[in-house]
Amino acid sequence: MKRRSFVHSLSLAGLFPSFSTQQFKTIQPQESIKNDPIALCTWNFTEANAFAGKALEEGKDALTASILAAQIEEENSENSTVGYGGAPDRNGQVTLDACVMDHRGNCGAVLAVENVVHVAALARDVMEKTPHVMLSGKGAEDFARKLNYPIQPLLTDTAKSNWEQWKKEAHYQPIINIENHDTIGVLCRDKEGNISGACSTSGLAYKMKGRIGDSPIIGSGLFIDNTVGGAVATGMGEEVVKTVGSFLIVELMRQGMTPQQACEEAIKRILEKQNAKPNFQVAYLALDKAGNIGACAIHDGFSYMQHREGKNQNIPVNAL
Ligand code: SD4
Repeated sequence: MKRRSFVHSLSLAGLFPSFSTQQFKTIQPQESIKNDPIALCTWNFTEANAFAGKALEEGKDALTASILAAQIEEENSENSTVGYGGAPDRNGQVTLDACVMDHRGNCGAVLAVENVVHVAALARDVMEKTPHVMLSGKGAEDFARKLNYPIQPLLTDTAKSNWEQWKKEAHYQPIINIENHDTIGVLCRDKEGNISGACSTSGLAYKMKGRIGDSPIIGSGLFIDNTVGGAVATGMGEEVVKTVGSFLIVELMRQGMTPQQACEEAIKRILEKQNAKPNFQVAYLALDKAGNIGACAIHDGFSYMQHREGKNQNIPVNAL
């Protein structure tokens, strides 16, 4: 069978995605690129995104700006899903996950790290100072000690008392509902037109010890291909991992979809496997090389921050 009729028959059989082969296009990396700096992040992290946006305007590279944004939320004790003040696992230990990816396709990640606040920066150090991509647990903490990262407890009094309350009633179910998450995923495009990103989280509140979600998994919580664009995820990590969501979005953009179409398709892939509208949330945010932005979520309530041309604004996202 010739390739075209083979693809056509797959398409008819519902085995091929619902876009035609005509939409596949060769990416021209220099095509219509305006290099105005862009900072985007999940949720309404106004200060974090403004910080990244200003750093880009001052000429910082996209990776540095992405990590600067993540750091603001890592230090924010009010954010119960990132860094210091993050909700602990069911045993009462706060463990953090993070990853970064740059415009050259380099990446680094740390998983289940205790006692270190700035895990996105630590992921960058894994990328730049080791021959590896991922470090986990004690190994990641030891690496941070070696690099003189401050070592400090991550469990705040508020997070501890919320956990103690949860233990009384929870029957050890992790909390995976629609509202209860605030992971920061950042995508930045710098003055050179290069795209990089970062993702940082404490994961699901009261997760099983050792549980890892999508956030530190390259391709799931974050993926960048500087010839195409980047994507980040927030929400129920297990569902993002099953569909390799951020990689999927970047590949769909490579094949001709806009960031908006690609985010919608990635959410559809999750919903296709559910019998009814699920009670968990997943949301995606994507940026392409030309500066187009897309976002989509399973439920209403998700929003993202956009810093562009000096303006930092929160943009609500409609559910699919
Ligand atoms: C996880 N995706 O660990 C993270 C949770 C999250 O906002 O996004 N919370 O599954």
